[in-house]
Amino acid sequence: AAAPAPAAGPRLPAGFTLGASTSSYQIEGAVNEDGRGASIWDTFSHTPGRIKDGSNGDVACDHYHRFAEDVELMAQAGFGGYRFSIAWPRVQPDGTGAPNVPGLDFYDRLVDRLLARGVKPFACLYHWDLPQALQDKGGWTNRDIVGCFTDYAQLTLARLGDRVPRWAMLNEPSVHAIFGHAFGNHAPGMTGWKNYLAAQHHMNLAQGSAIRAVRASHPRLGLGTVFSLQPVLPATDKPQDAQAAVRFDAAWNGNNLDPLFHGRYPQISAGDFAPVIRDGDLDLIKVPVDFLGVNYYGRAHVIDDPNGVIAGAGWGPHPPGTRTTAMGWPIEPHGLVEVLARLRDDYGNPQTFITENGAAYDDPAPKAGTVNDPARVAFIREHLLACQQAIAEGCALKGYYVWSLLDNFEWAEGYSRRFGIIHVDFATLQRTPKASFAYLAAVARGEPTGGIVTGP
Ligand code: GBH
Repeated sequence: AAAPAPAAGPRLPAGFTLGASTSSYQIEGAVNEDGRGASIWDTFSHTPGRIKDGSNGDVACDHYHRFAEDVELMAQAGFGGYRFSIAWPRVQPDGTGAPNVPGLDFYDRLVDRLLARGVKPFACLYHWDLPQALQDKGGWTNRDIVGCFTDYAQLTLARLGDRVPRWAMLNEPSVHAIFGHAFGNHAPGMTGWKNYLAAQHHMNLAQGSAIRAVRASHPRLGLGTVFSLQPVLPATDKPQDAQAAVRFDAAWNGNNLDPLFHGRYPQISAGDFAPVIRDGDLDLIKVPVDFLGVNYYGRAHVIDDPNGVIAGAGWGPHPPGTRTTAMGWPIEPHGLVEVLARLRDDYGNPQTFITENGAAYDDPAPKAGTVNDPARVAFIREHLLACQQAIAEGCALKGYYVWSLLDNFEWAEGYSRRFGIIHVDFATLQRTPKASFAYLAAVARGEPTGGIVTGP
């Protein structure tokens, strides 16, 4: 009998970028080095009771000193790109004024090393580590932050814009607004609906303002932003849960997407935002972007909850039989296709990158120079197949960056949740590539990987 045909694996178009994603506070450590100021995550993680395992990002993966080793691993994997974030308090220790040159020097070294090793840098200006000095003036709830962020963006681009071709303004403004300013389980630990509305609106404004300013000085760079997007479904067939899903969808997705692409808030939230909106704001927020970064983890299954801080809704049970990761999050690769189809149909099909997708699992200890993480390999493979499907259906998807390059400081979970394709021993800081790293490397290099095929 003839040999069976290899299973159809991800067939990604030529030019599709595969790579990995990280964020500054989660990996860098070196929090007191080279003039870095304190961020809201330093304050928050050093407040007893805020982080599950009592840990903080003081050392994290020590990437600040080990970046060359980390870049080398990406080069060995054949990754085309690396998405990282810049720590605002390294560039401006108290959030305003002249740049702290030694802080910018670090990113200069990182970028030069990436370019020398053939890995394209993709920088994000803000992944939640606000300078504490700005928080002391109200942080994102104070409208003055719009000008501060715009200045910071200009300063940073003045130093790195000649070598970093692609820039995201913000990481997941809705998650930062909801977790950090309404629930309070993330820094800065603010709570309530009012703080949420102010923080979300000011982030939208900061994004629009910074894109306009940077575009004027750097017309050839790719400028965009990163949203956390998920299909939102009612968890039951009760009519009040269906209504809750509409409200939650507005907060989670619509309050980011609609202002940026359509210059308005979803009808259901427009009235709530009215007190913080001033004349001209919506025109400032609506700005053409060169790309949208999408962080995708799964769908949201929601219920009506009169005490729910966000839109009177909360998380409900997943559909029966749904597989979950160690975070308890549902594994729903098809939701990725749904999110991209929505961008195609309702938001003009922008050029898109999956800037985060990945899973936490309780990995076994390193053995014989690797870590066996078959569940993560399967998770990534299923989501790459979803990317392939979305592309076949006409979505303008151009790349995939796995979350995350390294096991790291997983915010309120501390070091208890591992998302990396590279294991980090937090006692010795030794790196050990996992099987998922080898898998992604094989896909990136277009090698046959047990029936997985790449290429046009
Ligand atoms: C990202 O946020 C962050 O950008 C990154 O820094 C972080 O390390 C990474 O994810 C992993 O957490 O309905 O119960 O399934 C992700 C925001 C919020 C996405 C919760 C998934 C699922 C909740 N996430 N959500 S559930």
